[in-house]
Amino acid sequence: MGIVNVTPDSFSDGGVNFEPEAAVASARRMLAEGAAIIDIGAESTRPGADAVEVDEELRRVVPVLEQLSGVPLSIDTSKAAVARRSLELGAELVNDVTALRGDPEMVEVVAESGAYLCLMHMLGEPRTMQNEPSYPDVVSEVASFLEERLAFATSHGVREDRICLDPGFGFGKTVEHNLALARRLDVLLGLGRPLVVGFSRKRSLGRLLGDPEATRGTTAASLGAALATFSRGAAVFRVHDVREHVEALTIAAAIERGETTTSA
Ligand code: HH2
Repeated sequence: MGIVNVTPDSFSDGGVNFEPEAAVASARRMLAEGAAIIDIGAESTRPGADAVEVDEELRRVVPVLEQLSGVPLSIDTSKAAVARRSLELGAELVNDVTALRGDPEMVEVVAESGAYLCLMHMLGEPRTMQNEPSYPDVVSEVASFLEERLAFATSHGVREDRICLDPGFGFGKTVEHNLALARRLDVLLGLGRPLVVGFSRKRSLGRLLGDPEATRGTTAASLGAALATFSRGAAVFRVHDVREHVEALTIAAAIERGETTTSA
């Protein structure tokens, strides 16, 4: 899953894809590099980010979606109106970082459309989530949360086979919390749904490499996180550097699972 943030302020690609033409070109490049789907977002969720009004979010995403008709697209939004319009324009997955808690109408929009849905764990909300997050046991807490959100979605008519789950790396979590979750993906896999991992360029990676003030991680560090979570069963990788991840994961899949796409 290639990331295209149509924002001025995302933590790693903020401003790069803010103009619709740039966003469309990035999406097409990522598809050529092997992305299976492109995740379009128009509201940054980096720690401390300000909220974006619905009209502004629509103003950012609609021209991009219009020009990407026919392309496999995910919409990264927690607003029902944005999801609804995006699905009309051809998006097939709703990636809601609030796991249907942000907008009471979201579950109905997803259920009625038959779209795929990603439910992600977040402690608190983006403005404050990194203010000393704490958990008695982060792995069991995230697992219970995702289990409850999965039950909520299916009881409101979203088909279970349309849903994937995401531990929400960096969303109200310290470096240690992120590592504990990555290490114990087996517990989350026990919920029976495919797992999405979004570790790409996140600040924990830079901090693990020794910079306590890092606000982002490197591409190589992102690849390390992707490979370690792949070997623990993650299925979808939400990444900025598509070519590098496709190459690294192709080799890992060939070694671990005998999956080859060439006979050479
Ligand atoms: N991370 C971000 C945004 N959306 N969605 C899912 N499912 N999982 C994630 O880990 C995730 C997400 C934050 O990263 P990014 O989009 O690069 O930055 P920003 O929120 O600043 O736009």
